[in-house]
Amino acid sequence: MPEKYLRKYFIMGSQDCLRDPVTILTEAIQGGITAFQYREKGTGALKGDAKITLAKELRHVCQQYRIPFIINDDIELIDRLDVDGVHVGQNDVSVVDLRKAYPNLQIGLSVSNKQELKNSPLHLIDYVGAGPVYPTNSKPDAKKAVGLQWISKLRAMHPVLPIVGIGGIQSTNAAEVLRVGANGVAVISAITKANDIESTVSCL
Ligand code: TZP
Ligand code: MG
Repeated sequence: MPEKYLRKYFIMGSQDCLRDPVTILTEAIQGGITAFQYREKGTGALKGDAKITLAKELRHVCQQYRIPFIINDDIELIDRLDVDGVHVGQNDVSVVDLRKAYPNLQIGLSVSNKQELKNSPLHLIDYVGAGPVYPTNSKPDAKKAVGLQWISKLRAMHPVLPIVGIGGIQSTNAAEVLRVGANGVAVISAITKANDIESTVSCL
């Protein structure tokens, strides 16, 4: 998959939504998102059949509009849905095992600092999620914000690595994240909390 799909990367689970997640995803797609990650996680997250039912609905919407559908760190959902990719953190299932089990999926890995970068098998993954660039309210256990500096450092060390910036990104600061070297921006609340999702996405 060409890395253009990272440009406007929407992440969401039901816990992030004050309205129907299927409606929110549909509006985001109409606004121009280029990828979707289903991340059902944290306080209020669905479990069991309810999670699988919503995942299938969101997957179906992405299929209709040909938007890549990525699962956050949930092997059960990877195996039950026809997904395009999986995103994991440093303490989730190992990328080596994932790549063995899923040779054809897009694999994304979160990388927040030099130590994590050192421990990351970059040759096995398709992109890195770099952040949190700015403080975020969407992930209670998020690390300290690493700023634009981390993106520009990563870019300097890895000139062709696909990088998506994440954490506190809004339509007002997305451009600077791209300017320092990210291929795209990943957002939760900028979209889920937008009054006008379509125009917000078009400004990202
Ligand atoms: N990983 C690092 S920050 C973050 C995740 C999942 C949350 C991003 O949410 P928001 O609302 O775009 O700051
Ligand atoms: Mg994780």
